[in-house]
Amino acid sequence: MIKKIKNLSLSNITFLLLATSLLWIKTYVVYKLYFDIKIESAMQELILFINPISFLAVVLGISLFLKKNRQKRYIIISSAIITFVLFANVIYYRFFNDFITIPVLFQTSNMGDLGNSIFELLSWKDSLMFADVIFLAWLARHNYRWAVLDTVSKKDRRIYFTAITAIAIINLGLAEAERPQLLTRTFDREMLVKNIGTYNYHVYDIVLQSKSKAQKAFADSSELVQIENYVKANYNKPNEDMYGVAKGKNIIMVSMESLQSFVINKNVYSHEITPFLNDFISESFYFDNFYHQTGQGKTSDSEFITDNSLYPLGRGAVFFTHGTNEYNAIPEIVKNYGYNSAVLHANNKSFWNRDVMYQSLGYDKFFDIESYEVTEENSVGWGLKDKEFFDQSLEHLQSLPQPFYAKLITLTNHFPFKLGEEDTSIPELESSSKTLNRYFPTVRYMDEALEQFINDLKTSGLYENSIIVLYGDHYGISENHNEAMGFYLKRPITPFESVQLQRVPLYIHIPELKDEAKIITKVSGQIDMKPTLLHLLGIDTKNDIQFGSDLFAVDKPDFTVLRDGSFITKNYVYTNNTCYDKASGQEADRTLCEPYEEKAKSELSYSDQIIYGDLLRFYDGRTFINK
Ligand code: GP9
Ligand code: MN
Repeated sequence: MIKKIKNLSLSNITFLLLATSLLWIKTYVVYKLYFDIKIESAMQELILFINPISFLAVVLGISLFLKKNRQKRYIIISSAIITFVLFANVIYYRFFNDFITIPVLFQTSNMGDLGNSIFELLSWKDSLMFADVIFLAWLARHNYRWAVLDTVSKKDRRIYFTAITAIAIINLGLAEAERPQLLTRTFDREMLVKNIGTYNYHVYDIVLQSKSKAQKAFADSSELVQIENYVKANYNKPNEDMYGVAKGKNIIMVSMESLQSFVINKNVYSHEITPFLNDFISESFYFDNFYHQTGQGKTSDSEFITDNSLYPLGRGAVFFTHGTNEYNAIPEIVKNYGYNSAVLHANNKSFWNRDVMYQSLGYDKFFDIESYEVTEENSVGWGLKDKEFFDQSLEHLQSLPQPFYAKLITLTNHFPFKLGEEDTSIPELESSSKTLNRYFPTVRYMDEALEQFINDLKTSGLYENSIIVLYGDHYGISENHNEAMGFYLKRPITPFESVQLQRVPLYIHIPELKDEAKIITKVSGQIDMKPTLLHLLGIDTKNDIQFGSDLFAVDKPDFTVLRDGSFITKNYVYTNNTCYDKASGQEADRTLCEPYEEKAKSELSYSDQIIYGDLLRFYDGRTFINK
């Protein structure tokens, strides 16, 4: 390939090369001057540097297919348009500290905000961004010998595009090595821009949006009828003793990063891992057979499930792919009962597309990283340390009008589980997996942070008027660490054990009912949280489209489905087309799991259908509206 590329007669296309290089360098300069892209290694800097090339070379390279008299004009107009896109991003970033996305562009509220202040955001220096376009136009006009663009042979064109493909592959390869599953998981706009470049990011965004637009266009309200029948048939009457016990109280939800149930009431070398959480069981309703149901969207998926009682998607993060759908989420519902809602999380607001999705879910306020004082000293790993986070969050909570529904998202116990010595209270495990080894001290750190937070809630006076819900968002230790996990648990990690390891802790702490604390062993999942919480507030959910059941309901079935199609019942675990007996962990006859297989499949596919078709736009909580 290299030899082929060498054969390309570059002297015929100097104008094209010059235009591409100018745009490329300009884009990189803009990255560095105007966007706040965090670079952590020389490799990341290199990726950032090369990432504009492939897009620019392809778009400007189209000139090679044009007639000679059109080529330069095409390049100049394309450069102007591309520069304008870059310029628009710069302006948008100045205001929103974020990159443009197609849905956001059409969200009038966002653009309205910008409209009024657009002139304040402009500076005369911005016009310099167009200098290269003017220079190219000037060159074209004067027809300089060294700035040529001739028609090239088919063979040369092939060489040119082969070279670009090679660059694109190298770019993607390096990006994939830096951030595995970058494109399928779509974490964060900053990360996408950092790895594939601002222009490719826009293309990616357009493809994603048009795909979901098309699916939506083909959906109609009749699809909801069958789903509604299914949901109605599976509705469980709330428990009379619990219905409305938290009426008018604040709900304080804490998403506990990567916390799995296997650490609860366990030791590492005779050190208790979670002393606070262990004690807290005796003052709370604690669910020890509660499963996370997240997919690739990790934390954001857990947020999606708990707020909507819908499943996340099998591929990608629904926060990204369907961030502007119509939902009927907790914040929106409780608003009708005088509640305010907020999310507190010390990370970029665009991470997991939260800023967009939170609007769709009806949150009133998002305290993102800008609301926190984050310094080198008070951060570790992914950012602000949990103890600091809770500390600073208390003021934000106090500033909210009551009653409120607030969700706090912790961060310290996140892969790669880094922790400073000053915060380490228990030793690491000594196993073959460094990840698992480090997990224990960071879990312990989070446990201490939670204890401090609950105490602070008590002294602040918020405690009495609130109920506190603590839940693990998803697993922290993946199956890649099975060997070390088996060493710690002293039993081999079979597919059955892997499913059991998807249990995460759930605490529902109601100060008034402290003495009625109970461990509830019914099989359940994050999908059950929405009806449970609404019923505690005394809000009826009979007409809601939801796939979960009230955890306190007397006839809540022992059943939950994981996103990969595995399911758990009272006596069986089904995974990888195999049925296991829960008591023995041994394979059981498939027919024993069969009665639930259909239910598991239809739940997931009904939920997917709702999201892909944006079907809740036809539903107002009570009756169908044909829009
Ligand atoms: C990022 C935090 C962690 O804001 O929620 O994300 P995760 O990788 O766990 O989904
Ligand atoms: Mn998480």
